[in-house]
Amino acid sequence: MNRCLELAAQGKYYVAPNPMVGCVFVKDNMIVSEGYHRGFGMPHAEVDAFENLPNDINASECDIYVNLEPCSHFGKTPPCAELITKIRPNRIVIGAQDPNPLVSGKGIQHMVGAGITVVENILSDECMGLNKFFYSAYQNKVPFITLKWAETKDSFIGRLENDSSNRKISDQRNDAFVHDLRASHQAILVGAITLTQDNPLLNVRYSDGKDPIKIILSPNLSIDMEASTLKIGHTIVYNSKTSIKKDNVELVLLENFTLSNVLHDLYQRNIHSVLVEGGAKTLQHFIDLEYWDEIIKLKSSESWNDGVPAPHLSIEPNRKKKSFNDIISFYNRS
Ligand code: AOF
Ligand code: ZN
Repeated sequence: MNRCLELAAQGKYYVAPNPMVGCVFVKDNMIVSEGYHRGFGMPHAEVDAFENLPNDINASECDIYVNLEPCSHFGKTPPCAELITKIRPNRIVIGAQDPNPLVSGKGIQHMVGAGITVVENILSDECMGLNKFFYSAYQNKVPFITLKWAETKDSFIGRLENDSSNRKISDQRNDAFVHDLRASHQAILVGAITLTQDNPLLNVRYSDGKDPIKIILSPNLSIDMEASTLKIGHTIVYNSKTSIKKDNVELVLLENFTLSNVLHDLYQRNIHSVLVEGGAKTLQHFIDLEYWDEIIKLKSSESWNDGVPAPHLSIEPNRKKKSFNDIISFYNRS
């Protein structure tokens, strides 16, 4: 199962909103075939591992291990539970149930009903942890929310409006870590003030993986439509004025502009994870309403003496680590 998790993780940047899944076939205590879900719309892990099995090995003499319950539905690919019942392995060992209502237990039922030996809940915490976005989104019906910001030693998150001094806070050597966060979330969200003042690109430059969908919150539609980020990738601008789609920018009208409605709309669009990068007001809003699952704070070693105050958090981190000249704190809700 640990090997399944390692294989699954190779799909990290490419499978969302699907989960990361790895699968191995074992014969006489030896792994004889491996596979994983390589990308959204591509074959599932079980199919990949089955196709990689050497011709001279009979699949029915193997134990099959997979970190997620095999699916029971016709989606972009046929049901894996069906494939397993055709193979009739010695047994199938599953990490954790699939929370997708199209599956959730039906894959297991199908195989047990066909007389296959099914072993469940092996390393289930690790299996659910790897796919925490996927599990959390189906459980809460909103995306998994990560809040991330960098603040100075004296707790400033940005410069005052007319101050043109250097804006960079975190150690440049942590850019790869921050961009890996961008690449591993499906969407990145900022408020209108950040878009206007910082003109950020919000893309992935210092890590592998693809750019997240960009979400801008602008109730009054006060953003500059010439902002750099609107020229690249896909952007959704939630507002209370108008709905219109032009090229790669989608303006989405919310009659009742609340964070809760934004999050529900994102979930409806199959977005399972959102990285909130600022600014202070937007982050504080998420904190005050307790709309977050994880907070990642990078604290630099420099003081600025003045600036825009960082968001206020009244809890202690679960974990802290020194990373180059920054201290990174991690806060988890569950
Ligand atoms: C598996 N093995 O490797 C994965 C599964 O649209 P589809 O056909 O790709 O189906 C996507 C759903 O299938 C996804 O939401 C999840 O419930 C399950 N993913 N299942 O048996 C896999 N990736
Ligand atoms: Zn499947």
